[in-house]
Amino acid sequence: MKINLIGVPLTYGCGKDGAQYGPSVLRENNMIDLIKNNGHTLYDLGDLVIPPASEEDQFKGHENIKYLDLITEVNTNLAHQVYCSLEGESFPFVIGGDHSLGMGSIAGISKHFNEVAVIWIDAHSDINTHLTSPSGNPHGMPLAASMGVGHPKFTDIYFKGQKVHPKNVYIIGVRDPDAGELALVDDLNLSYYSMKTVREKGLENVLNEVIENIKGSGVDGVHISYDIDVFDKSIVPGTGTPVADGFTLEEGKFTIETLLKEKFVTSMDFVELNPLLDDASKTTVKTAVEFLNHTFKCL
Ligand code: 5AB
Ligand code: MN
Ligand code: MN
Ligand code: MN
Repeated sequence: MKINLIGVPLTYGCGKDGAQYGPSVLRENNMIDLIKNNGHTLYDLGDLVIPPASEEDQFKGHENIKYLDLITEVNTNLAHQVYCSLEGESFPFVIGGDHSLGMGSIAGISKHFNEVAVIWIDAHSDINTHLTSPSGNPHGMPLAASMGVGHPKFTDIYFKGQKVHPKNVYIIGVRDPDAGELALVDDLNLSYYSMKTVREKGLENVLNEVIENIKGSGVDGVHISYDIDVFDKSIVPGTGTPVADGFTLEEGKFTIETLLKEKFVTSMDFVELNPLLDDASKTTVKTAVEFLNHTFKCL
């Protein structure tokens, strides 16, 4: 497979220092060899430039959206990279960085394909808006914005309006939703598989249901947005918003393997590694590398 690696050293969207080092730490830990050794042709597009910002810039754009203009600009650039990568018949693999980058990835794929599906694998559903967010952190808003819900600067990134139809969105692994997010799940009738549902139905059954629905939906592009915090916090201390009762490493690998086996996935994000929050034995980096190695093996 022809893969484009796109690094997004962004942390302004998560309200904590450190997520900007995700791409460099993954590169230092053999990300490149890992891709090539699994038989892929890699065109590394490097890291996007993130403009510097001061803390005073934080609420200049909106009182409940941190760094609104900066996040909009970075995501517009990312969208164009992802779009060009797809036009060049490559698979865009985006490494973060905080999850606000999901808006850019999805905008880019949405311009290339007729109709896309998004599989959001995360301890959080990331469907807050400035009206519902308890934190003002944009990394909790990207999936709402991609569906056309939220601040107009976010919903209109790269091109005006909705990027993915809510009927084509699949959310898996959530165990820490906000009240406003649960209301939107209901309003939009989203395919929402909380971790509780995953435990009750079984992971394999959930994945098979998602796969059957995607296959029957007529989409021509499928994007996976994988937030490392879907893993149980014991194996990912190095992320900004760790949550208990998550995926084991084996469950993460099984999930990606099962989805990639279908050969319908056309792009992917891997986000929210925060090396500054990792423990002394680098548990989170090890989890990430093992998961990514398996991902590139299956791709
Ligand atoms: B992540 C929270 N829902 O909006 C919010 O890590 C957390 O990209 C968002 O999934 C977590 O601030 C965003 C409380
Ligand atoms: Mn997320
Ligand atoms: Mn999350
Ligand atoms: Mn997080």
